[in-house]
Amino acid sequence: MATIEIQVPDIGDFDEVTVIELMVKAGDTVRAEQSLITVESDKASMEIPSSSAGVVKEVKVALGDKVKQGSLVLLLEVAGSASAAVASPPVAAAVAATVAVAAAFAPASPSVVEMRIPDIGDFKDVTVIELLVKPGDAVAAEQSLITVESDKASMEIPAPAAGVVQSLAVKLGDKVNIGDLVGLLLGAAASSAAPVAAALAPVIAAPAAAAPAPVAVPQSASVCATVPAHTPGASVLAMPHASPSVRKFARELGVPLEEVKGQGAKGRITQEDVQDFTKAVMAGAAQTKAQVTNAPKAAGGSGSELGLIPWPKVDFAKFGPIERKEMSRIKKISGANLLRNAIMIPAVTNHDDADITDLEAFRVSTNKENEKSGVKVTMLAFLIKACVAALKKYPEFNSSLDGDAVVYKNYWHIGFAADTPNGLMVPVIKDADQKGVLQISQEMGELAKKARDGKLSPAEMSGASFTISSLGGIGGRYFTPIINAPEVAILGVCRSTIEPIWDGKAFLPRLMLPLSLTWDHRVIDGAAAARFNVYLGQILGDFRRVLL
Ligand code: CAO
Repeated sequence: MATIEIQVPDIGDFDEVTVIELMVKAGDTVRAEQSLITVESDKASMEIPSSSAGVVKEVKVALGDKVKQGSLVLLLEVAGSASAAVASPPVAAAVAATVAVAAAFAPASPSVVEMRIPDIGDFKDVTVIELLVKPGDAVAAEQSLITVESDKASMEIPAPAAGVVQSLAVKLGDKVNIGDLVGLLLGAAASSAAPVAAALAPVIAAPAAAAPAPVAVPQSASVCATVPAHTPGASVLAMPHASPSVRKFARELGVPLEEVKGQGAKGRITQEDVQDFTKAVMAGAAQTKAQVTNAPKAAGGSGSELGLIPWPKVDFAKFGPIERKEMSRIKKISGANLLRNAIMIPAVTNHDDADITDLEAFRVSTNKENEKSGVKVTMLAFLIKACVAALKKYPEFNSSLDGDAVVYKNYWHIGFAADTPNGLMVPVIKDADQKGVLQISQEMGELAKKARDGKLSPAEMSGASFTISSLGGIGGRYFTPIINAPEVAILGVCRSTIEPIWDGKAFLPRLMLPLSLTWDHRVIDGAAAARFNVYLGQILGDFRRVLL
């Protein structure tokens, strides 16, 4: 083991710079080229890398210290025997940079300027990691357009002039080189001979008022980076003030750096600030702007930011023979809708029973009388009529949420779930309030057939204000139907059975229809739902009530 001294390398024209960040401490193991400290002048910030791999024995600088070329940064224990003083990579190479490149940008027409990658030194195929502007944005001269990153540095590419971004020619992840087109700038009057020093000014954050400083873009393989330091220039004031490694750290965690409050010198964002921000968000004590924007609204929102753990990936073939079949288009579409509705609606289901003994007797006799007409009256048709009456009495069940407003509908279009070979479809009986049970039965039969044949038109499936899902023909007792958004309630019906019902004197055999009403608790209260079911049961028990 030998101890070497790590010194501040040649940092170009900067005489004395301030230590603004200590990135390692005694005992830390560091890689060759790993950043050790960040120093900052009034024009640039730079990370000083380690010339060798080793273990930090002692850090010789403190925050706020002024250092210059040759200053001792730390003692590093490295493999080997000879002790030596080693400056981090020679600065001559490190900060060569700043040669004017006339070709950095050239006017494409008097009012359209091509924005190109200026001379970025020895860096080849750097990756676009941030798009800081978008088409339509007004930019000031020297405002940063994009951030590019090599494995050693990240740099911001500035606008050659003021104007409006017409188009961007790069996207995230693109590899770019000197001269590559970044985008077109409209209404600009840039000089084609504008020196790179100016072009790169935001990269090293030259104060806006100052004459373009000699640009120090580290080019040595071992100098980590030069990114905008805090800049009084208005054009870059909005840029977060952080070192490349902190930016990288934030990017890896998905932390929006512009939302992190810097506690370091001059408001600089440190790694600790990013960690604190992450902890606060995870603990629910803070929210990112994206979380606020994407939070489900009263009646909508993306629902895509649920932060759920990933869906389990199982190799089922390990457990037995399997067959994989693609879902039908209808199942895929309805599945996505059902998922959204199930997740986003605070839904509650009330179960009840309706005595349909007399109604069923009436239905059977009506069908007997109408045998020749070819139209069979179904229980579902009676249910549709009964629901219209209940919806008229309790209009909130025939409404939709629109932001913070409730839209009450003065039409009664009733959807009914139809089971088809391709999946669930919901045809709609329009203006059910204006139609008789016979007409509804006939329309339902036609629509159900069209659904099974895959011939329903979009118009025949849209506009429902309330939906009924009947499993009565199949069986079951109760279920919890999912609301067909943007409706706010749905009635599930199961198979009726003869039950012993106490009439106060004796148990009577009555035909009871199980009802399951699911409702959106944002619009409807539990008491209203109970009343709706009771009223629906009363109508189904005695249809003369609709006349009252
Ligand atoms: N109780 C007892 N019997 C019932 C009943 C009930 N609640 N509802 C219907 N029946 C009887 C009918 O009277 C009919 O008997 P008959 O043949 O002796 O007359 C039989 O069950 C079949 O009825 P049906 O289901 O064909 O007709 P319908 O009007 O009740 O329903 C339709 C039509 C299109 C809604 C139905 O065919 C269908 O697709 N149902 C499934 C809906 C569904 O999948 N819902 C779940 C959605 S959530 O995944």
